[in-house]
Amino acid sequence: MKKIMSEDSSDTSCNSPLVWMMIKHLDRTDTKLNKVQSLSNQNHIAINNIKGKLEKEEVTEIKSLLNGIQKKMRNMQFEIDYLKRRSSTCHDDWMLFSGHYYLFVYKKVTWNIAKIDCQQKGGYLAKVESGAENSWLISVIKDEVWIGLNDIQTEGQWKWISDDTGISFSYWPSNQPSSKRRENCVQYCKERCGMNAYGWNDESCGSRMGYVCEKQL
Ligand SMILES: [Ca+2]
Ligand SMILES: [Ca+2]
Repeated sequence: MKKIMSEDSSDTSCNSPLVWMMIKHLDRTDTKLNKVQSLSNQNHIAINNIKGKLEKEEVTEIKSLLNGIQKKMRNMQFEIDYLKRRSSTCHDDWMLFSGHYYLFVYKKVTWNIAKIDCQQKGGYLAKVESGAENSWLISVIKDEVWIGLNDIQTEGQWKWISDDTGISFSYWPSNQPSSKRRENCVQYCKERCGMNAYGWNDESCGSRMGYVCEKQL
């Protein structure tokens, strides 16, 4: 899906063969999903039929598995619908991950300018809430980028600019955060911070680098 989207972002012509190819691909995926949905419904009926023969715990376990599968299918449908809309309207370069959209900007600006720019684009500097989201961001970024985390207000109290909440997930390497009151804004850093993979680093908010905006539908 990421491959399709990156190709889409490089060709904004609604009439291009690439867009038609994407639409065809999405239609095929949609058909497959409908078949899986149909099978899932049949499974539901079968489970109800054998319910009386099984122990209650087994039924609960199977239902829980089925609910998980149906949830994944709803997410897939959501992404397919988004891609269909996008291929028909030829939007911008926002990328979709788990129901949120992300825009990667590599223009070098201060944290505050990055914050304002994300707001003007209808989003906010990225809020990284889980290991999955963090891993995805690291797999996509091409350079150091600002995210929305900061301790500008109170030293050591890290908060997300989008909603002023604290951190439930963090990805500090062992030597970060490092610089107390001199570094109050957070970025993804690699070689410059002495690491061979991206991790969080507190940095002077006046430094200039790219940034990641995030938004929800
Ligand atoms: Ca600080
Ligand atoms: Ca630091």
